Amino acid sequence: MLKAGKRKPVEYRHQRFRLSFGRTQVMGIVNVTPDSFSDGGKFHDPAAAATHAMALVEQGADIIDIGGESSRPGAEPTTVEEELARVIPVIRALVKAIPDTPISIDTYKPLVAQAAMAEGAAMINDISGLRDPAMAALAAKSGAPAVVMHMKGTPKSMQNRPAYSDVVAEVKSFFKERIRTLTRMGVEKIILDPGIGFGKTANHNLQLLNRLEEIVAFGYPVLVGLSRKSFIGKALGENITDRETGGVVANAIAIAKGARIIRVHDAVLGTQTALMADCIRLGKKQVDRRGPTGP
Ligand code: HH2
Repeated sequence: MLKAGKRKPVEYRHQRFRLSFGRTQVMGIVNVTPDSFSDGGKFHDPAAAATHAMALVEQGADIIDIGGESSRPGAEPTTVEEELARVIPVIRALVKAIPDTPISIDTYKPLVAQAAMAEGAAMINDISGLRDPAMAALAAKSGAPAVVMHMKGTPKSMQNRPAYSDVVAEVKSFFKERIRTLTRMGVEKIILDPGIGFGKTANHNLQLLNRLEEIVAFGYPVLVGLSRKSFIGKALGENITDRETGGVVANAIAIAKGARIIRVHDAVLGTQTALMADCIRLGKKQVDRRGPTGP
């Protein structure tokens, strides 16, 4: 862990993009899948996915995260070929249509990440925390920002009675090892993500959010992906259509505790949450939401 006051990345530059962490970055989710837990099938068609991504950017998303395999509990893995067939046409269309917005590829497969980056994706989002050395090598070679997420098990089995003696301590020791290994391999632009819902009960997720400062203390930007997840419904006793308000509150608290990227399905709610939370956090109005992400 970095000592207090030591290096705190204020921005990550890559190619023509600048991700500034002076304000909260909003990552809009585009699932090009038939089976994602909240929007499965809606954007399975590449044209529908590209149109949706453009709408998210119009609504204020700073980053677009494209995924071609659902990681919902119980999901079966997708083949590389199928995943490529889903995401590549969308990335190709978006690099032309929204050239000022960095595109993140949500995959744990190095071949998919490599192909996506060859098409212009500028960020890696790996739910397995770059555990495959080929993914780490790709992140190092490309210099792209890389999301290192904690997951216990795999999507297929991760929700079968996940158990920890101290979930926050376990996630922190995972990050400690990952940071050491990845920085040795030359990965510089690390983003940490506690992996809300990945091998965790509702209480584990709440503990991670409650003690998020301990993850922020590593000194790397922290991303939280909690949009519409089941722990919100469990906390509120609501069903999936009623998880948005709980998500707004949870994201706002995560920002107050130091998260600098929120991953959301609804970019209108996400940008309003980020703006309001940033205004309070910084103690001033008019935080520039159009500030640096693009060229
Ligand atoms: N959550 C999901 C997928 N990718 N990536 C990061 N870094 N953090 C997350 O919390 C995260 C993620 C699951 O949400 P979603 O993409 O909406 O669903 P599905 O995996 O079913 O496509």
